[in-house]
Formats: sequence, structure tokens, C-alpha cells
Amino acid sequence: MADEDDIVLSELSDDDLVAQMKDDLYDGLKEEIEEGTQILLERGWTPYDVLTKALVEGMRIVGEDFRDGILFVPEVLLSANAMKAGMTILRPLLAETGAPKQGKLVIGTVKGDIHDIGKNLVGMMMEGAGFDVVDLGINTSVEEYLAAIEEHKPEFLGMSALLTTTMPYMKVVIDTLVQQGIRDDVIVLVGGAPLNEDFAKAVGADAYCRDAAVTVETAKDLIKRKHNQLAAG
Ligand code: B1M
Repeated sequence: MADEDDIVLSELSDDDLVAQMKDDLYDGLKEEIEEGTQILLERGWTPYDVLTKALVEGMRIVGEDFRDGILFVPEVLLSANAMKAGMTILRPLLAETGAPKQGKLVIGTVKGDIHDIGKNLVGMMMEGAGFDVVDLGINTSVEEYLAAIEEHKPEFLGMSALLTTTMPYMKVVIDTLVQQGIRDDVIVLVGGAPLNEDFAKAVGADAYCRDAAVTVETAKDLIKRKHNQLAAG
């Protein structure tokens, strides 16, 4: 039985519900995030808007307070779990666009790094745009990337890193692709909060992707260019 003071999510306006969801994400309340996600969808919100305006924006606030020492790892883990629960509801909806097949992406978070929310989001958005996605998970070694390229023959290799200490591993992977003579077989896309264009250039990636939507646009653009080059001989 609900307490008189309990907030009934379904009775809130859209704006109040989104604000409440940000609080609930901050507090790591998984069930409330699931409920809020469902309510927004039932009200006609697109899965993309729920993702970006409620969940990603909520996680940004968590990130700021983590940085400032207001939140600690156990609390952030709860927030991450709540975020993932919302993403689980959205994933099939984002993937269900019926977009024509565009190519394949092998993606993983680099060795030493266990952050996977951003990578998962990129995977979801790429699936929604018609790409096949092979997700190698977290803490991915160069051997695992190479084995996946050999097995799946993807057009794209995606790498994610959230730590300044793990982002240099991207260069290890790209240098190995060069050594093995397979660098030109894949388009290498890199992303993660501490990266930028200059870093991507310096490690020899084909593109830096600021967020999931940019990843989709970049991938579409680069695959089109590759096809045009092949057609031109
Ligand atoms: Co971590 N953590 N964390 N953490 N964590 C950061 C990254 C940090 C910036 C927080 C801070 O201090 N402000 C900081 C790094 C500082 C630095 O390196 N300069 C940090 C730290 C220090 C740590 C630990 C070392 C803490 C500790 O143990 N003392 C530890 C490291 C563990 C390890 O990896 N070895 C750690 C642990 C954790 C948790 C486990 C608690 C949890 C991760 C849970 C999980 O992912 N399952 C966690 C979280 C959640 C964060 C923050 C708060 C949020 C990250 C996130 O999910 N953002 C983060 C703060 C921040 O980033 N502001 C922080 C939301 C997500 C949607 O955005 O990941 O940026 P993002 O992804 C975006 C884009 O970057 C891009 O698209 C995505 C979607 O739009 N993108 C790609 C990302 N990957 C891409 C790949 C692509 C393309 C685009 O390929 C093609």
C-alpha cells in the first residue's frame, strides 16, 4: 500500500517525471527507472528521447558528483545498474527500426577498463541504424580484438575507453593491426569521455566519435565513402 507521501510516477507531468527519474538514477533506484522508462514510452516518447533526455542526462549528473567526491564507487555502481535496467527496455525498441543492413561493427571496452554504459549505448544505436554489432564486452585485449576481426570480418572496429590510463591501449591495438598488415581491412572508430579528435589522430584511428549518435553518422558516412572509393576502382 502506497504511503500518502509516496510519489506516484504515473501522476507526474512529463517534466516532473524526467526530473524525478534523474533523482532516482542518482539514488540507484532500478525499479523506479524501469517504471519511469515505461511511462514515458506509453506517453509517446521516442526511445531515443527517453535515453538521451532522462537516462544519459541523469548519468551526467552522477558523473559530476563522482568527480567531485560527493558520490563513491558503490553508489555509482547502483546508478549504473539502474541506467542499464532502463537501457534493457529501450534496446529492442531502438533496434527495431527496420533500417537496411549497413555493415558490421565489432566493439569492446579496452583492456584495464570496465566502463561499459557508453559502449553499450553505441552498440544499441548502431543496431538501431541497421548495423550488426558484435560486442566483446569490457577489458578487451588486443588478442580478443584480433580474433573477433578474423572471425567476424567486420567493416568497423570500435574501441571505448573512459580512463586516461586505458586510452593509450587503443594505440597498442591499432599498431598491432598495422604490424599484422590488416589495418586497412577495418575502419577504426574510437570513443569515450576523455578522448578527442587529436588523440584519435595521434593513435591512428579513422575517427573520434563524441557520442552514440555521432558514431552512427560517422559510420554511415565512412562506409559510403569506402563504397564510393571501391566503385571508382
Ligand atoms: Co568510473 N570514472 N571509475 N566508474 N565513471 C569516470 C570515467 C571518471 C571520469 C569519473 C570522475 O572522476 N569524474 C573517472 C576517470 C578519470 C580519468 O581517467 N581521468 C573514473 C574513475 C577514476 C573510475 C575508477 C578508477 C574509480 C575507482 O575505482 N577509484 C574505477 C575504474 C575501474 C576500471 O575501469 N578499471 C571506476 C569505476 C566505475 C564504476 C564501476 C563505479 C562505474 C562503471 C559502471 C559501468 O560502466 N558498468 C563508473 C562510472 C559509471 C563512471 C562515470 C560516472 C559515468 C560513465 C558513464 O557511464 N557515462 C564516469 C564519469 C564521466 O564520464 N563523466 C566515470 C555515461 C555514458 C553514456 O557516457 O561513457 O562517456 P560515456 O559514453 C558516451 C561517449 O563517450 C561515447 O558515446 C557514449 C554514448 O553517447 N562513447 C563512444 C563511449 N565509448 C565509445 C566507443 C565508441 C564510440 C563512442 O566506439 C566507436
